[in-house]
Parts: sequence; C-alpha cells; structure tokens
Amino acid sequence: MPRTLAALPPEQGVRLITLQRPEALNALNTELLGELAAELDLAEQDADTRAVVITGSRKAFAAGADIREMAERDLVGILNDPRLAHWQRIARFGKPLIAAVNGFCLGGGCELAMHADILIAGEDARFGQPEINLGIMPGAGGTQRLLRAVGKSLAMQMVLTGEAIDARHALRAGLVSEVTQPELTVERAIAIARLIAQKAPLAVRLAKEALLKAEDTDLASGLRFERHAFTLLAGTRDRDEGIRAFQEKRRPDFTGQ
Ligand code: CO8
Repeated sequence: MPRTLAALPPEQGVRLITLQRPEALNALNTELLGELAAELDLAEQDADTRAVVITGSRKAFAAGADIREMAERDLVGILNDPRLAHWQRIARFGKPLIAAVNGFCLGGGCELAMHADILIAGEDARFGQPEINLGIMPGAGGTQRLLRAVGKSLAMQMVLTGEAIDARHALRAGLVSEVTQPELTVERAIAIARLIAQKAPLAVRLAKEALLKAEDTDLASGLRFERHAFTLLAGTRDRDEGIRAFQEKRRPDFTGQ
C-alpha cells in the first residue's frame, strides 16, 4: 500500500492520484516519487485507465523537493540520485496526465505539475521556483519546461528571483489552461479527463506524443512526426468506427483497437 499518496481505481476511465504528505506540504521525497512512478506504471498498463488526474491538498499541491532529504545528499549522492529514475518514469507516461493544483506549487512541485499535459489551478494556487533561495536551481526540468510554458522573461524572473506567481498570472502566462474556485479544481480536472477518456485511446496517445514533440524538435521534424502518426491512425478500427459513427449520427464506441 502506498503511504505517501492515495490512488483510486479508475472511474469512467479516470484514475485519481492524491499526494498525501501533509506534514511536509507534500514535499517530494524519494518514497513519494517512487510510489508515484509505480502508480503511473499501473495506470499505463491498465486498459481501463484512459487518463490520470494528479492533485495534492487544498494547502499545497507540493512545496518542492524534500529539503530535509536533500540536505543529506552531497555531490556523489546527487549524481547517484534514485529520484532521477522516478522523474524519468513520470516524464515517459504515455496517457494524458492532468494536474489539479491548489495552494503551494513550488520547486519540484511546480516541476511535477509541468510534467502534466494539462494544468488546472485553483484561485489560491501559487507557482514558483524558489530553489535560488537555497543556493541551488531547478533540477527536474524547471528551467526548460517553465521557459517553454511562459516564455523567457517570466521564466528568468521566477527562477532568478525565486518569487512565485498567482493562479491568474499563471493563466495569463499560459502555464495553466483554466482557473477555478479551489473547491472545484479536482472536479474540473476530472471532468476534462473524462472527456478525454471517451476518445479513441490510440488517437489520444499519438496526439499527445505529437504535441510533446513540438517542445523538443524543429518544425520540419515535428511536422514529419505528425504526418507519420496521422497515417498510422488510418490503420486503426477506432478510426473506422469514429467516421462511421459520424455518418450514422450516433456516438462512437471506441475500443482502443
Ligand atoms: N521540504 C521539506 N519539508 C517542507 C518543505 C520542503 N520543500 N516545504 C515545507 N516543508 C515542511 C516545513 O518544514 C514544515 O514542517 P515542520 O512543521 O516540521 O517544521 C511543514 O512542511 C509546514 O511548512 P511551513 O511551516 O513552512 O508552512 P508555511 O505555511 O509557513 O510556509 C511555504 C509554506 C512558504 C511553502 C514554506 O514551507 C516553504 O518555503 N517551503 C519550501 C519551499 C521550497 O523552497 N521549495 C523548493 C525546494 S528545492 C526543490 O524543489 C529542488 C527540486 C530539484 C529536483 C531534482 C530531482 C533530481
């Protein structure tokens, strides 16, 4: 049984994972990251899981890497850091991952949220990369993903000053796609996930992969990838079903084939 998070079995195709280390504002220690990676493994293999929502508490999505644990690691400890493998597992997750963020979303917590494909924030959410205040810098993708999400000036400002931005600012900057009342954040994220869960899984998977390609490749290569992915989908039964259902004016019944 995981101890640092709660994971519910999928409902209507959506699995909800809730980070639960209230004593440390959900700070990401090795145990939590390991349990999260294991949950995502389960979700990846489970055909009934079509999308995952990850959330924290009302006070904190996650307040960063666990500083107490980090203090115990020297240079060699960081080089051999077991957390790296967990981060890589999270980054590799192939199904849609939606973050429902309330409260503090700082440091590694903000980096975790940015691993999600869609970010929904409660009005009280605060996003920041305060590592600079500890004499360090983001180390789980924060410099790269934040810059791509909000552009150079704001990313520089956040990383170099360590100051957080509020949910409205995050919305204007493109870091999150919607802001809700804090008590509705998870509900809204689940509603979006359920919508996605009704689509053809292979189309969702390849569309996600193609969109992520845009972040790390040039336009010509990205377009080539999109063309290949689009062509591959022509061989799926769900594509035939989707088109037939449209012509027959009924809802499609996608099977993931
Ligand atoms: N790590 C460990 N414990 C934490 C953390 C954290 N990141 N954040 C909060 N806590 C603990 C506090 O120590 C406190 O515990 P205790 O009651 O035992 O003293 C408890 O959570 C509650 O926190 P506060 O009393 O401080 O609550 P406040 O409401 O007063 O303040 C803040 C909330 C502003 C969020 C404050 O807790 C804070 O500033 N936290 C630290 C935020 C931070 O600096 N985060 C960045 C960490 S570094 C990082 O994330 C690097 C990622 C690199 C990843 C590399 C992977 C290989």
